[in-house]
Amino acid sequence: MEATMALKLIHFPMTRSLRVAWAIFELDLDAEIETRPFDRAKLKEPDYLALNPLGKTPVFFDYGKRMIESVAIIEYLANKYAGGALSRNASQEEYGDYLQWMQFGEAGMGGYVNQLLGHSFLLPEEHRITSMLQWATGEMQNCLAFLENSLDDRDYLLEDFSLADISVGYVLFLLKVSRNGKFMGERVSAYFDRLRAREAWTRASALQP
Ligand SMILES: N[C@@H](CCC(=O)N[C@@H](CS)C(=O)NCC(=O)O)C(=O)O
Repeated sequence: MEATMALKLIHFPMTRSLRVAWAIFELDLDAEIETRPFDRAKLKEPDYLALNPLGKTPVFFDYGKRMIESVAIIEYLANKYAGGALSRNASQEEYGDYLQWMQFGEAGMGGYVNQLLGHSFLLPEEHRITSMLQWATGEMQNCLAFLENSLDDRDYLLEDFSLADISVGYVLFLLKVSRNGKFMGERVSAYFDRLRAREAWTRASALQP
C-alpha cells in the first residue's frame, strides 16, 4: 500500500473505523484518513482483502504495521503517539474500570448489536431469525441496565472523558442505527448526547468519501 503518512486509517462512515477517526481527532494526531463508501461486497474483493484479510473495517497502518481491531487501535494511538492521553495505566486507580469499559464496548456489547443489525436489516429476510433477535434484544437490555446503573451521576464512564467512552459511545451509536435507541435509559441517553456534542465526534462522524 502507498502510504503518504506514517499513520493511515481507511475509514468507512458509520462503521467501527469511526472509533479510530474519533480518537485521532480527540488526541489531535497527525494521521491520514482515507474515507471510502461502505459497501460490504467490496470489502470481500481481493484489493480490500489484501489490506484486511478479514474483509472488515477498520484497517489502520503505522508504516508497515497493520491493525484491524478498533479498540486496540485507539489504545495503541494514545499510548504510542499521545503520551497516554485519554488512556489509564496500571498505576492509576481507574485502571481496572478503564480496561473493563474498553472491552465492554466491543466484547461486551458489540456482538449483540451485530445480532440486532443482522436479524433486522443486514441478512436477507429469509435468513433472519426472530428468536435470535429476541435473545440479542434481551442481552442488550441487560447491558444497557448495567451501563445505566454504573453511570450514576457522572458525565463519563470514568472521572473524565477517556477512550473507554469512545469504545462504549460508538456501540451506542450502532444501537441507534439499528433502531434500538429506545432501550437506552435516561442516563445512558443523556450520556450519549454528551458524547455526540464533542467536537471530535462531530468531525469524525461528518467524514465522507
Ligand atoms: N471487533 C472488530 C469488528 C469489526 C467489524 O465487525 N466491522 C464491521 C463494520 S462496523 C464490518 O466490517 N462488517 C462488514 C462485514 O462483516 O461484512 C472491531 O471492533 O474493529
